[in-house]
Amino acid sequence: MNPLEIVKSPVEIDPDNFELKGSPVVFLNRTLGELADIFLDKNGATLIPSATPVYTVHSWLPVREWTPGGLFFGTSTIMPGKVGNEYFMTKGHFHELADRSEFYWGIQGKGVLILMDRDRNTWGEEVYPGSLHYIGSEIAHRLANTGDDNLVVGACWPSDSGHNYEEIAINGFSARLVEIDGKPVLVPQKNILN
Ligand code: S6P
Ligand code: ZN
Repeated sequence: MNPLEIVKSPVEIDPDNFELKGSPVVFLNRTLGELADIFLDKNGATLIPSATPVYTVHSWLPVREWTPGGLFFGTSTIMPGKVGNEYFMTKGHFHELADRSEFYWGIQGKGVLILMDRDRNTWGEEVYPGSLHYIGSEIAHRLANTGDDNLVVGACWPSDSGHNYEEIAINGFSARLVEIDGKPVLVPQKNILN
């Protein structure tokens, strides 16, 4: 950059679909085939084509991962849909440096941000355009789309957070977000596991 020059930022949010445009942007597409294990209804998952996209993530990583003091930015789009009666959702994670926090904010659609603390207490926050969510230290987080349109959520997190997916892959969240009588309900895992 030259002194006194006014330039455009290298990355912007596409106002039409809220994807990130520019460089460098990392794109991730999570299909049902690779996520089938996270849903309770394994048989229900086989009824949906494995190439079906469940969510996409566009991330701008302006610094190397693990850089202290930096920030990352992303937009996640969770598609509408259910496996059995469980809403399409993200894998969910704690941060690898588990005290690192994060902001989420609702941009489009509707859903629930599912949160779980280290004592395995799980609760949710409603996500809608304009909703703002502070995900504190040591809190696992997962997004579920409860609407008929794409759920788009912005996120900003420290560049030295990392992601701990393993713990959720092994133990899951202590509750699942399912549709009961047309409404999203958090149901304790032990009550719906046979
Ligand atoms: C990163 C942030 C989001 C998620 C994204 C996908 O810390 O929380 O960008 O990565 O929503 O979820 P997941 O659980 O598959 O990373
Ligand atoms: Zn995160």
